[in-house]
Amino acid sequence: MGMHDTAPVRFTRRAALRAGAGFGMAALAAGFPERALAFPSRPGEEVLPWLDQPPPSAAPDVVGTQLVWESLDSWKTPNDKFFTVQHYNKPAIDAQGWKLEVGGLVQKPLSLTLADLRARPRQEVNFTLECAGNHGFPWFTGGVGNATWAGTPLAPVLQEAGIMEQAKDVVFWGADSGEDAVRDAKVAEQFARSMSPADATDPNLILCYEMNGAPLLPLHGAPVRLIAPGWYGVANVKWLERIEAVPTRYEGRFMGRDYVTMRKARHGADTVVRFTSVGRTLLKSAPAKVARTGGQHRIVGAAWGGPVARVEVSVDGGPWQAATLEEGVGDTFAWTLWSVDWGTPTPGEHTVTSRAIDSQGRVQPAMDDPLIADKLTYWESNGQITRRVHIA
Ligand SMILES: Nc1nc2c(c(=O)[nH]1)N[C@H]1C(S)=C(S)[C@@H](COP(=O)(O)O)O[C@H]1N2
Ligand SMILES: [Mo]
Repeated sequence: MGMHDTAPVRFTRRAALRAGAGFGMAALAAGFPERALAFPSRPGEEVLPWLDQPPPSAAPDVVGTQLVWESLDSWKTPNDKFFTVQHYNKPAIDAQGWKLEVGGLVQKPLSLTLADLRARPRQEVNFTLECAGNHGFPWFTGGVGNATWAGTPLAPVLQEAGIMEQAKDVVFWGADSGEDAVRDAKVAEQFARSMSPADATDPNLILCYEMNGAPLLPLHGAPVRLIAPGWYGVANVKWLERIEAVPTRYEGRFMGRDYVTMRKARHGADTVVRFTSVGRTLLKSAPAKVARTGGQHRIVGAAWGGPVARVEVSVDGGPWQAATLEEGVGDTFAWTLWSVDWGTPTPGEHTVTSRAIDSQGRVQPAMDDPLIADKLTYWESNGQITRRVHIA
């Protein structure tokens, strides 16, 4: 694809493999500053497709859009390419009539309009949102994206409402609901997630109405969603309509039944199973693409989910070599894009594996690490990812 080509706006996998300067136009249309386009494509670069392409989504109603890794072409993910996950219906909310209720065990219940929220102090955060199910299935490998989210901080709102001392949990209710079977009862359950009062008043949390400079799109939770930097996707409740302080821990589907990780663990001589509700993100990285300019190859990827200090890459299971951190370095909640010069590999099939290392020296686990191998559920699949590529 030449520099003159302004490229299709719908970005198919095939288009991803031909990605050139044209994609930048789409990103500009999405409202990004030019700087965000500097990484990672280079003029004349050709992207090699991975041999191991994911099969079609097995749950297209739940997982809609996914990131096509080969198309990674900017630090911020364009809004129309950002993955979508919704477990129930997709509510279309009239922003005019919408109100956010803050109630339950609070001194002063609040009812806030979108205009009220917009009139409050604005706060932005660069945050890489990942579904905890990402890489849990062969067909689900693109459930991650990076955006600048804007809104108003939640903590002062909760402070104004005054959470009472007997409150043990703060529940965030979405407007969507669906019927679930629980044992022999059928219940219409609303999407909800909770956090302890301490976690809910973290100054980084925002009531978000903007994504990459544009009003939040309906599929991403318009008019307002919770953005909880450092937490897996599921905690970032879309179509928010009520925040409620409650006296006991909330154990609805997305806290207590679904998005629950089961891991085998040792307790003395016994093996036990530990159940944990999906919460904070885990350290992870992925190779995004192999690109060729002239005869020279370059491996490009992303690392996120913790304070990324280093990224290393292994080709064909060989020694780990350091990647160059390119963009997003030190941005606490956003991914870091990295690259490795691969020169002129021998023709044929190769594997590419990456691993992230955090500021405390913790390493993203290998697939055979007990942290991954002893996991009985697909949530929190942050094991090292290996991709296959054919070099001509
Ligand atoms: N109300 C509501 N909020 C929700 C969900 C949902 O189904 N309903 N899905 C959650 C999950 S599991 C993920 S991964 C993220 C996905 O956010 P996105 O669609 O904006 O990428 O939203 C979260 N918030
Ligand atoms: Mo998710």
